[in-house]
Parts: sequence; C-alpha cells; structure tokens
Amino acid sequence: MAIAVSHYDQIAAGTSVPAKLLGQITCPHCWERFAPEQILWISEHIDLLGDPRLGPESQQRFLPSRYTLEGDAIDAKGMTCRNTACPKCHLPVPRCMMEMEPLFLSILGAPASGKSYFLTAMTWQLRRTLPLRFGIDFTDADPVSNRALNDCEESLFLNPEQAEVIPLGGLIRKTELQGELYDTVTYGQQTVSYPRPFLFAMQPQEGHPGGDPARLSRVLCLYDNAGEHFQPGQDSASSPVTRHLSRSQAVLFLFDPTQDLRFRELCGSGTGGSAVQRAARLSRQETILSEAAARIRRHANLSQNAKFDRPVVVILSKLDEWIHLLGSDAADDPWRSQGNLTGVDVEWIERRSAELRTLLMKHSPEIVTAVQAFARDVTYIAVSSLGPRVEVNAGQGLPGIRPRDIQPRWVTVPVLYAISRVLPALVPRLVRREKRG
Ligand SMILES: Nc1nc2c(ncn2[C@@H]2O[C@H](COP(=O)(O)OP(=O)(O)OP(=O)(O)O)[C@@H](O)[C@H]2O)c(=O)[nH]1
Ligand SMILES: [Mg+2]
Repeated sequence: MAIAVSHYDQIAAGTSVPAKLLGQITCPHCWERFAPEQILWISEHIDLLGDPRLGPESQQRFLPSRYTLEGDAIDAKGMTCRNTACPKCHLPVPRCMMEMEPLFLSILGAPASGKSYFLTAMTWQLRRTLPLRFGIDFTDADPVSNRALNDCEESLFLNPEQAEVIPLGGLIRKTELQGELYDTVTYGQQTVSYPRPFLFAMQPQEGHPGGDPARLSRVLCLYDNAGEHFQPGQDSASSPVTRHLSRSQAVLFLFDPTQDLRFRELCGSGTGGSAVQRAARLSRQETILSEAAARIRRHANLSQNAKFDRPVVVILSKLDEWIHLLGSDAADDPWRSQGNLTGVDVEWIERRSAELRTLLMKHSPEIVTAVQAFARDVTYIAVSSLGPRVEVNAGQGLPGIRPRDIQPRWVTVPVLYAISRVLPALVPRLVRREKRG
C-alpha cells in the first residue's frame, strides 16, 4: 500500500521504526552537506533510465512524494526503492549515513609508499580487531563501493596460491589516476571525476562502555589515492581527488624510508630487505606533505601561521625492511585492558613515537620539520603491511611473499590511535594506573 506523506512525517508519527536522523548529511563523494529531506532516491523500474548528472545508463534520481509503510520511496512506475543519492552529485549515499556521523580519514603519501597495501591490511585486520577486542562492529556500509578494496583483501589474505612466492606488484597493482576507482559526474558543460570512497559502519556492540551507541556510531570514510594526486597541480575543479583532506578528522601521512637515500643505505642488513625493490625509486617526500598542508589551508581557510589542530599520524611504512634500526620488535599490538575496557596503550605508542622521531631527525629531518610546521598534534607510528617474511623470488629476482606468510604489524594502530584522539568514548585511551601507597 502506498501513502502520500513524507518519510519524515512517518518517522515523527512513529509508523516505522523511528531512526534518529542527523541534522546534516555529508556526501562521501562530493563532500556537499545537505539536510536529510533533500536526499534523492534512486528509481528501481528499468523504464526510468537516464539521469542528467550520471548519463543515460543510470537510473533516475528523484525527490519522492509517495512512500511504503516501511518508509521506502515509491518511484513513478510504482516500484519500491531502496537506495538514496546526493542531491548535488547524484552518486549513491548509503542510508546509514542519514543516521551516523561520518568520520573522514585521509591517507596520503608518495607513489609506491605503500598506501594501498596499508589500507588493505588495515581494513582486513579491523574486521577482526574492532569486534573482538574493542566491542565495535565493523562492516561494509556500501559493499558495492567497497568492492575494489574487498578484492585487494582477497588477493592478500584469501589468495588460493598460499604457498607460492608471489611478486608484490602482482598482489595489489599501482593505484590508477583514472578509471574504475572514480565516478564521473556532469554539471552542465563541466565534467568532474570523484574518487570512490570506501565506507565502513562502526557501531558499538551492546555493553560497550562508551554509552549511547547512536551517539558513538560512525561511518568511516576512506580513499585510496594514487600518490601522484598529492603532487602539486594534481587536484583541480574537474578532478578534486584530494578534497577529502579538508573534511578529515585526522590525517595519516605515509613516509616510506626505503625511498629516502639516507635511510636506504641503512636498509638491507635487516631480515626483509630487498635491494631490487629499493633500487626502483627515490623521492622527496616532504614535498607531498607540504602540498597537502597547502591544500588543507586553502580549503579549510586556515591562515599561513595557524597550525592544523587535528591529529596527524606519520606512518613509517615497510618496517620489515628497516626494523633492525629500532630497539625492539613490534609483534604485539599496543592494546591495554582495564576491567571490561579495552583501549589503546597511550604510553607504549608515545614511547615508540619518540623513538621514531629521533630516528627521523637523524636520517630525514626535513619530514619532522615539515610536519611540525603544519600540525600541533603529531605521532609517529611504524607499520609493515606484510610482516617479516618478504623474500626474493629466485626465478625473477623480484621481492615477493607467500600469502600464508603475510603477518601485518601495527597496521590498525594509526587509525585506532587517531580515533582515540577524536572520539575517546568509542576507542578509549588507557594509561597505567598510578600505584597507591
Ligand atoms: N617490504 C615491504 N614492501 C611493501 C610493503 N607495503 C608495500 N610494499 C611495496 O611497495 C610497493 C608499493 O605499494 P603500494 O601500496 O602499491 O603503494 P601506493 O602508495 O599505493 O602507490 P600508488 O598507488 O602508486 O600511489 C608494493 O608493490 C610493494 O612492493 C611492506 O609492508 N613491506
Ligand atoms: Mg596505491
């Protein structure tokens, strides 16, 4: 049965399960903010094809006037619709984003610094760590939009060739600057290409100590940029590939020590070093950071002297190649439990951060200078997306790994530490209790 009242009237009248809507929704594609009543619905009937923004093959978007009793819109041909879209760019906005605040995190770094491997290992491990250790459910908010990342997770962690040494480049490919990771939208004469977001719902389980789950639930919005996007001149009105930076609650900057000449000379005496891979490229990575800082300042209207007040995590990648430069291993994760509370072990992370900062000051001080000129709250965390068992394939001489040997190190620490800074009720920050008496 169809009724001609608005979805919002129904919610108010309690005719469907009342969900508390946000006052404002943020589109994860074009970052437009809009009121919930402006959201468009995506028609279902196959005759309703053709959208002015997305082209003749796309289902029409529309502002509904009829709804089912369950609160779903009904399209012009009488079909019940399930999916919603942004009023500006018309790209799909999952319905959970009407109820849960977004949490944008930007991952940036030079080409080949390890962003895609890190993102893949991180999301794979978050699926386990968040529900089992932190009492937070972590699920795909939009399986269609997450498909590319799910494929990368399968390639690394569910690879059927478990015992074969697979060249690293064959597991996850370089991120393209155009193509299937982007959506093209037409505004009159102008065509804009948006990077596709990866969206995850984070919802506290019953009994989570932080309190009201509705207040703490978030949609984590992540992007896998190509490193070239962070180079000067690569973000434009027609290709706003890094505009998420200005919405980000925290910035994760990957620094790859194996691309730094001075660091590189020290790599290799460790267990996982691979001369072939390191020979490939060198880059001045502080320029990526300075360019990102300039973009954030521009889009957030921050003056040249003002410091960015959100957390910045400098992630030193490919730890397996240079772990011998540190005093200790990183096999265990820095979590701490107190009673029924599990959180990040702040002292452990900060101790290691100080050690990494000292190392950077010695071998690559420009990075420390550049990040501190921009941000106030900086933490250094070292990760390996593959773990200590990278080897060189005898036949091809290329670095590779047997999928069964992949054991990521500390890959969930940057994101959980960042969340603990912006939302400590969801991911608590724990310090050792003072001894009494
Ligand atoms: N030893 C080691 N190598 C890694 C690790 N992570 C990535 N790599 C290597 O670094 C290369 C580049 O990694 P990607 O994750 O594709 O780099 P990216 O930053 O996404 O690069 P773009 O997509 O070009 O921006 C991979 O092909 C691997 O060879 C790691 O944890 N350890
Ligand atoms: Mg990549």
